[in-house]
Amino acid sequence: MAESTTPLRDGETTETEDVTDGFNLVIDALKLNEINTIYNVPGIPVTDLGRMMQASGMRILSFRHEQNAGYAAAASGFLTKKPGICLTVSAPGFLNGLTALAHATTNCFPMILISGSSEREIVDLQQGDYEEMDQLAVAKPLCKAAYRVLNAEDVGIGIARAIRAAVSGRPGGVYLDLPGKLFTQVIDADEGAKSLVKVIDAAPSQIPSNESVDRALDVLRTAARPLIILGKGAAYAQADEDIRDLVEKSGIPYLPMSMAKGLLPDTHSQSASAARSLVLKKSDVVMVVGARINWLLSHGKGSTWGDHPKKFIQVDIEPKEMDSNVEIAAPVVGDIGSCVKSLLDGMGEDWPMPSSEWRDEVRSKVEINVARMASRLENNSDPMDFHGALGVLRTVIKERPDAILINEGANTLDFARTIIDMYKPRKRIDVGTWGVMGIGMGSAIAAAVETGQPVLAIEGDSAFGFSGMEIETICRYDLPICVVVFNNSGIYRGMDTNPTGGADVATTVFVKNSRYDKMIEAFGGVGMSVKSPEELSHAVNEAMDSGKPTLINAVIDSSAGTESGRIGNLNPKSAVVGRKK
Ligand code: ADP
Ligand code: TZD
Ligand code: MG
Repeated sequence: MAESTTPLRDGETTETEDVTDGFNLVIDALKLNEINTIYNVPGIPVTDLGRMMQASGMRILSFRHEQNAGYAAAASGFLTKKPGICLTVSAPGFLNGLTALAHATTNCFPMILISGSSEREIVDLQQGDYEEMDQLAVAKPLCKAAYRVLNAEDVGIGIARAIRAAVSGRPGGVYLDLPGKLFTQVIDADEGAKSLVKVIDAAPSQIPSNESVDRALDVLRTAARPLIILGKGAAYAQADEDIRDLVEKSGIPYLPMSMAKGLLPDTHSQSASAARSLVLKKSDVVMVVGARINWLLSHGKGSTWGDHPKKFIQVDIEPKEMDSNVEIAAPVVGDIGSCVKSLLDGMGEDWPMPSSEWRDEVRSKVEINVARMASRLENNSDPMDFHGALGVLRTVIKERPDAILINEGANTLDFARTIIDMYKPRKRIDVGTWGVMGIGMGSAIAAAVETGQPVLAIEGDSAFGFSGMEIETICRYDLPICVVVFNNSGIYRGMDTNPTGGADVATTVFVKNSRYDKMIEAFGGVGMSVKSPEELSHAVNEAMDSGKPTLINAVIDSSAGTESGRIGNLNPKSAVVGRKK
């Protein structure tokens, strides 16, 4: 209702007319559903929508590129369990946001991409409208659900459907198409108010059947060498205490996937992170909670898993996930909160611990590997290698466990994931299931905005480049984000040469001696360049204490990395030796 809930645009008054319009209905529908933060890039036909959202008290953050606004929305979905909203203009803005929508869907994060679009009559006859595109058709295969609202009285239903689709069942990305004409459609204010829908119980609990829980516990009871794997679905579920109880009560060693790190502190005595190879190979029963057995777990087969026969128990909200790669002996379908509760109930008070032989074997492997790593983390080489630099950042997080860690790159990602311990749930956001370069600044902004906590973004120099312009956004909103660019002058390494000896440098290298820190200074942020672990530690602590937008150019030995980081085995190489021109 124009008069009461949403201020009007400058110069407009409708005090005497009891009407509302598409603009106001979109805002009222979002607010009714407690959605108050929007990540956007303005332009036709949504410029005024953004202005009016801001005037209505919503927080609307403008980005420099829709992809980054989209990654912010995806990260916000993961952190809050509510759909993160990205708002864009038509065709090119929509397409820029679409990568992030697909990323959200792939990662099971709830997100809604709302895009303005051109007029249906012109688009459907392909008559060449401004930014013409059949956006709904393009979006459909890349997200969980896609809707278009043509009439103002359907705005409430459209937004309700989008919210429910994003968060219920397996969460994911939803597209909502709002043609320009919708915004100016005027309807009676009372009718408008009545048309709004407050979504009740958007993500209803899904209770697992008793049979499935009993079956899972029967399988678990037979285990000689059990293992629990926790995935980012377990982090998303916000069932932190019950998950910790399940792990501790069962006494089973557990392995967190990268974004599940911190569900229990990585220093927990049952953590098998540092004995990953051993537990995957030798375990005989594996209970997977909120993780897919996809490429990140070598599809549950092959040399990674060794030749010990295995039985899998899988806890997931998506029934179709079961048996996707290997046979699941005990599928437990339901939401993780309910499933873990039922498992705990079923375990009773005297659940037998796994044999001390198995626990000790895992524990001693962990201790050996942690000790082996420790000396490497203390090296003070100048320029730094990955271990020296990450050794100090590991301490930063240990001392500031509430800070949120954003992490992307190849070596920069793979080393940081194993080296930096996390202590609390949902404190690590990274490249996700696709290994996307570019999630960095959008995720950092969402983390700061949604949680109010300080953010440390550890970025490969290539990775940073995909969203680097958003440091202006970080400065504009004065967010407590410290970006550390691991500057090894390139992708994987900065040493490659052009095989022809020609003038162009190799395909994987960047300008040598770049000073990324200068970039943030252009926008009033703090820039620092460091070469040694000691300097890095000093700079990061200063940034985290000050809460000021900061970019630290961390010079890393350009020969320290390896091709594709830890996944070089997935990189196809030509069998033909030497290529003639
Ligand atoms: P990771 O990358 O950490 O291994 P994945 O993204 O592969 O994790 O898997 C996450 C899984 O969690 C998905 O299969 C998804 O269906 C599931 N999931 C997400 N939220 C919930 C929830 N609330 N309850 C149960 N399962 C969930
Ligand atoms: N484009 C996108 C969107 N995602 C990708 N994953 C890639 C390209 C390919 N790619 C990787 O998989 S890692 C990477 C690219 C370009 C950059 C690695 O370089 P970096 O990290 O500087 O970020 P390191 O520390 O030098 O290895
Ligand atoms: Mg690099």
